[in-house]
Amino acid sequence: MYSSQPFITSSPGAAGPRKKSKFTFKHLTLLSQSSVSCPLRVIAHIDLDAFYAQCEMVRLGVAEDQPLAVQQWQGLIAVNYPARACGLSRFIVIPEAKKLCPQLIMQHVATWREGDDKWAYRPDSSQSINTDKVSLDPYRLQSRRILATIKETLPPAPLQKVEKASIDEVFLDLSAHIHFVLLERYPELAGPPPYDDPLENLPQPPSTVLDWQADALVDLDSSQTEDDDPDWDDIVMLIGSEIVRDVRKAIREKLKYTCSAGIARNKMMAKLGSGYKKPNSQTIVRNRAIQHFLSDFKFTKIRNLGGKLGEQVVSAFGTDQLTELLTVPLDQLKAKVGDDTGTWLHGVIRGEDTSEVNSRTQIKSMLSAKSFRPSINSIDQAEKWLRIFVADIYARLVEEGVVENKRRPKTMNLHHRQGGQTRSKQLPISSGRRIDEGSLLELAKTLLGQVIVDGRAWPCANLSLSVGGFEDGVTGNRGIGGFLVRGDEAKTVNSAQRLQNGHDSTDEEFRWGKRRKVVDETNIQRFFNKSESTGEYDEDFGADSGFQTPEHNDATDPGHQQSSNTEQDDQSKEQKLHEQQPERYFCKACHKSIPRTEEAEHQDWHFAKDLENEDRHQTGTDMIGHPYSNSVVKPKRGGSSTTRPGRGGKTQKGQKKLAFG
Ligand code: TTP
Ligand code: CA
Ligand code: CA
Repeated sequence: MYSSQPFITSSPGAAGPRKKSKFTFKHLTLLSQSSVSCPLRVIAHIDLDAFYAQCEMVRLGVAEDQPLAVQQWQGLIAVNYPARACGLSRFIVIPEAKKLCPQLIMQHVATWREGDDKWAYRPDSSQSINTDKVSLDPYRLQSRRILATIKETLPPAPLQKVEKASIDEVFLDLSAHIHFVLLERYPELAGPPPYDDPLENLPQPPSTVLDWQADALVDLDSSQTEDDDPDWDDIVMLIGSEIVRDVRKAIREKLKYTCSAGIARNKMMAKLGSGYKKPNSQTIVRNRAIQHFLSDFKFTKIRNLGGKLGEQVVSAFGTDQLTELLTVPLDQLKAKVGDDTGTWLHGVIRGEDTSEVNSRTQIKSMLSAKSFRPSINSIDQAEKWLRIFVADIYARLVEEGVVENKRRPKTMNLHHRQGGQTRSKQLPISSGRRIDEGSLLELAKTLLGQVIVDGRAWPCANLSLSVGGFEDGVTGNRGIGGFLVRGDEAKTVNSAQRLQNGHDSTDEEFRWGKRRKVVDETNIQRFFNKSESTGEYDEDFGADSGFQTPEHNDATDPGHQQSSNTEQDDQSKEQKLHEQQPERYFCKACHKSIPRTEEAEHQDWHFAKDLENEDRHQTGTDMIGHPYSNSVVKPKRGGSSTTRPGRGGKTQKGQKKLAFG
């Protein structure tokens, strides 16, 4: 990684008056700071190929050319590349898959089962949807090992900046690392700028031929040719590609996994790049190639333009072609879709994205859930599931260091769905004692008791248990940080006492608008921290990569006003789809057609995402007065600001829309 071996050959006869680079010394400084406004910035996105399928292949020692798919109940959730060559995909039903690929290995995901204290791979799990719940622990464990390998391969922070974007994806901000390598290879860049003026242009790179090895290179924009001299933005991409090649090699050699990567100037382009050539390849989108690369996409294929916003843009401008949209001036975009959205859209179709790679990877909350079909009807049944949820969550807490008191959650939530209503109960986890399985189960049962006391508990269609509000525990000597923790703990205790004393934490305290808007460093951190969850759904596979988008929530924004029409549109779409393809259904929440067999899982996935979003908003905007709201009854739809969308419901005002997949 630190080798100074340049993959560059000098071009003979390139003498004569040297032209200057279009980049300045200031840009070089910005590169060393990983600044989002640096035009030399290099971001990589790494995505594991057919991830769950590879996990099973590695675990079972299956040959690389053997077709394999991962099964969950009666559906396939991951399909390896040899199986894809037979025409298999995630959307194919099992009998069809067997027909297309008779030699296919189908491995069911591991499950938790009542009475067992650990998840297991079981021969009968596909038939046991009523007694088992999915465990993603095996994949989570592999994900952690891969992340650790990536971090080991890179130099330490601050040169290293790694963001876990989902269970099988990371973003790397390679800028500072590349800056280091660059100065080592090109000492002429290390000195102070001429006249000490940071706005002086850099000398041109001393070369014309760059060796990209086996990387996929996206073709250049029509205004450019391969004969054009490279500038420093090409050189930094080249160094980035060397680093990523090393990272991928380490993952392959140490852990046997293949992955694909995209290398580009920002997260959006890097992510599009990693999907360009799969499996086991890396794609470089040079700055001079961005517009050409994007022109092959319909803009509705770009993140956050797949759903309603995309449709709105299509109908406003009568096209889904990105190149046509490029001709629309900014003020016209703004006039049609609102100021913020218009500005965002204008940049996005030009490949602009200034979102940061966020290197905090700590877990923010853990969730374990199960949907019941048929619904469950007794406290006995519910408590059996609570026991499984607690075992599931506790096992993960142990890995998080809860036994050593490294980190501990502050609160427990129980969400309960009955008919169209979701109710949530929350209690603080006592800070005075060690967290163990028994105490967590007691707390969960108390929460269930509160739901039951309210009435209308049965039949219950879904239960989810989560713990959140993680904070660093206290080990050894208390520094100033220790006192801060103590202060917070005191607040937890106070809130608990208020609840016990019958003080009903008011709606005001809970409502978005009335929540305290105090935001500090800790809080910002919490807001961005990842949460982990498991359930019958996996909401952890990359639905939200954290790109910056305007929150589509401005009442003066035409997009917002128009959304009232969409329910009708949705209905007719659903009807049409049902007539044409009865085996598929139309999801109103993300505007996608989904196989009927996956309807329940898909809706649960939205449900989990909604919960997570809500959690994010809570910890994100409330610093001191954490809302230990005892009970919030949430009707399915309506004007109340505490309404959570029901299945397939709309997002809340201020809540970011999340695309599926
Ligand atoms: P993806 O990265 O979307 O897909 P993949 O890794 O299987 O294949 P690719 O080579 O195209 O990247 O998802 C990662 C894992 O998340 C996937 O292996 C299984 C899980 N997953 C689901 O369980 N359900 C889903 O609908 C999707 C999209 C993924
Ligand atoms: Ca993947
Ligand atoms: Ca992925």
